[in-house]
Amino acid sequence: MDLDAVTKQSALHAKPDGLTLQYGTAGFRTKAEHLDHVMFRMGLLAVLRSKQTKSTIGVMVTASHNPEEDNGVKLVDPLGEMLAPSWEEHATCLANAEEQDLPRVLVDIGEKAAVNLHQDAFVVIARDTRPSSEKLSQSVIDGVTVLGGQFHDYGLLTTPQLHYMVYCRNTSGQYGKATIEGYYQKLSAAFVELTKQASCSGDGQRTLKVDCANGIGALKLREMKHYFSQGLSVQLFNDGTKGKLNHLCGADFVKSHQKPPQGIEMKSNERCCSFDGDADRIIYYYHDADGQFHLVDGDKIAALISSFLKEPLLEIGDSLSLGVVQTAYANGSSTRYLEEVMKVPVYCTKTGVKHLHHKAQEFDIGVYFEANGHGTVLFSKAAEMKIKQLAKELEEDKKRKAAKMLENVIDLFNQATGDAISDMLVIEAILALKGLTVQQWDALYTDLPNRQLKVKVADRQVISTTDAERQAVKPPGLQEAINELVKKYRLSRAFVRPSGTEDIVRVYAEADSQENADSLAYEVSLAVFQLAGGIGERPQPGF
Ligand code: NG1
Ligand code: ZN
Repeated sequence: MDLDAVTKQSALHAKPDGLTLQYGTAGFRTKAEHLDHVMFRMGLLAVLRSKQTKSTIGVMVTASHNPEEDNGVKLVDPLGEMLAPSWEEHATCLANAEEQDLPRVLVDIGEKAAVNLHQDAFVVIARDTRPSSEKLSQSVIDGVTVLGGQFHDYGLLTTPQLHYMVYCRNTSGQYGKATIEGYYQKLSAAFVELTKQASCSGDGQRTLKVDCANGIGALKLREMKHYFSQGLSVQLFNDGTKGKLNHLCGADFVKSHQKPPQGIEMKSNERCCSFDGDADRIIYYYHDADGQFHLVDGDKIAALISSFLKEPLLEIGDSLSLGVVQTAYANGSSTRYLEEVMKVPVYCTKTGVKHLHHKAQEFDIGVYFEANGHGTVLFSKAAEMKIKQLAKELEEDKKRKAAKMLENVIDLFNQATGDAISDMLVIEAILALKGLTVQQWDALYTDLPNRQLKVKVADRQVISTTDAERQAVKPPGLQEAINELVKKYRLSRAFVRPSGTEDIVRVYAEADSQENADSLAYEVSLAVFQLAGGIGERPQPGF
């Protein structure tokens, strides 16, 4: 390592005094103007990680669903996964080192992680459409090059597309071609193949309105839609030509406000969906004939997909295990439906896709979705091989068809991470194959009314949780207070946890009516405010 060169270059990306940031569930996230040094340093770190794993590492510049003025950065590990936890710590140390300590911290990480510095390094970089992203990704490149790493800059990509590129490159192209055309072709071919078996079910079924959150999803979907136009026509809204990124639109807005985004024309019973700012989340919704808004969230996506998969799995007669992974935010009705009606095992993990992804890998087929619409289905290598073999070998027509269908499903899901485009195509294929309308899909079960709130506290780390974040162990008395409040309502549940991406505490409550969910959420917020050091204005009732 040429530490002198690092010091010199670093001075051009100097860290503001006193600023400390943490590598959270989605990497670093804050106002874009505070991130230049972090970007440079993540370029350095990506080189070390690449040398250590002898693989290509990804760096994505995005702040997902957060406001346009924010930005962020995260590293992507060799198989498209999130960065390993021990390296998250290295990332935090490196980002917070004062200028003069930077060389020492870098050497420390190299030693602790036993990095062979003579190994070559290769880093792939991509960014979302934020005005700040281009300059910030140049700072990443500066960090990579000063440590002698090689790189490829993909320019504008959705987050899942970068995960896909990393995965392709580290599996010698076996998973797919590491180009944007490779991505379009792989997914579209699987979609077209899968939907061939659908009986034509009228125009209404095959048109979809997509709110692109004024983000990167619009650019990529516009390029891609020609590849699958025989099977589906998508109409893009909030495509970035006018509005601001994530402002009053996008998956996060729709899910948290439980109302349609601005800038989309919804007719009754029309199927619509929203991506978030970097296109790794998708949420569906519609207006019924009475003008009432209905949200079809990540939980219902998981329910649709698992019930779809059960049939061909039964047909091929091979006992591949199927499991669904959720977080505490999953609607209680969805968990009940999956366990009691679908009879599939359901597991709850901590928030953040890395936890869900990890758990899902324990099954032959692991379906994981966060309620906010981030998720995918993972097939184990063994399951994939088995299915591909059956698709070739099986004599009986019906069985072979079922295996072929599963084969297409494997190709259609982005196996590297949750992906709004890939999930959208899977959902559209299932609806077409089953001849289901969005209302019929929505009717699988009825969501329990729920409410999510944020509370500002002086230090959110005073709250610590256990049992997949469903119980607070600290501060003393908080869980007892929540338990008492929950008892007041029917079908109720509530929990609190410190956010991993924002400086706030999140409160979640559900109950038998919206009114009760709202007042339970309010009362729990007040308990958090009082027992966990609330700051600013006290939580107010009403929404
Ligand atoms: P935090 O801020 O830790 O709640 C949010 C989402 C996560 C995940 C991450 C990363 C909720 C309640 N939380 O995390 O599910 O998507 O952002 O983007 O939706
Ligand atoms: Zn996102």
